[in-house]
Amino acid sequence: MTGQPPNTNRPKLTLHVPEPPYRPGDAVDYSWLEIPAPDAIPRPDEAADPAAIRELAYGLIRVLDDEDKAVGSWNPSLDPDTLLAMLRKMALLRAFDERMHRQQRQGKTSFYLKSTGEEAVAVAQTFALDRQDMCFPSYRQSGILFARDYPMVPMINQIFSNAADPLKGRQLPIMYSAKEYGFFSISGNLATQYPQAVGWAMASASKGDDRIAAAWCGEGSTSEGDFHNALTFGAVYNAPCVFNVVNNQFAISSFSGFAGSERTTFAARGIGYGIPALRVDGNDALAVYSATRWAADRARLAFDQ
Ligand SMILES: Cc1ncc(C[n+]2csc(CCOP(=O)(O)OP(=O)(O)O)c2C)c(N)n1
Repeated sequence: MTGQPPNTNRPKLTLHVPEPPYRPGDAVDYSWLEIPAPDAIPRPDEAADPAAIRELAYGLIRVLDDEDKAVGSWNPSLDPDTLLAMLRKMALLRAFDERMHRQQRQGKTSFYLKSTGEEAVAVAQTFALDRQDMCFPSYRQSGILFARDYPMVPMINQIFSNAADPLKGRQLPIMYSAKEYGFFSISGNLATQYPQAVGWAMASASKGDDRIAAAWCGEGSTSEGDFHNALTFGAVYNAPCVFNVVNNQFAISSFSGFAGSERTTFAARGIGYGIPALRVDGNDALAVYSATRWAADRARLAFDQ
């Protein structure tokens, strides 16, 4: 026989099952969250070695300080017209969500999903990308369509699956598709857009094109195999793709702990693959814009490694 002799004093194992700190209706307390100062980790060069900028996956990129002033090296210094245009799109998306959600609650359409509190993610990121870049969204980034001036009427037709629905009633409400707007068809199967984005980005690179891809998913979706397959392919082939994980703390009724938030940040997923990773305050449109520009510019750099 090989190995250690039986030890009768070994401790009994226990299985850890994450417990959400708050249930619906509880008073929430996020005072334990460490929120670093806006420029705690200054903006590095886009060509930085991923190993040299690991801390950015654990910090929090902010531009707006506690007095709502834009400060620090991540400040994208946008002109007033761009700032106003971004704000207008975010406000429009919130109003659209409110109106459509009410229609769903009135039983006039079967399904609706809002982007409340996440408006800055899709809108500011789309402003930071080039118009020709291809977006692979989840169901919470309809802000991409707003930012790219997609008209609201076909969106509403799609939600009601009426005769003018561009998708002819073949998709669940809000699972839009708009190829001319660089908006890949939304899929109800979580995280499938990740490998699709990487495949698209690999094709773009292999054809010598100049367009990059961007993909979004929720933090719960990072536990899907597709997420990890995509990151492996993306890292191996240096696919020009920006991966975004939007952590709103809950995956429907499962809290983020079930997807691993008790162990590390979701941005830190990138580190294991050698992908440079940034953790960003998703409520800070300027931080989101700036981080996206950094990532997109990096994706456009041809790394010969
Ligand atoms: C492959 C797959 N498994 C399960 C579901 C059911 N489902 C729909 S949304 C959702 C939660 C997703 O949470 P998250 O990725 O955090 O996104 P959020 O809705 O919070 O933005 C689940 C489990 C699904 N649509 N597809």
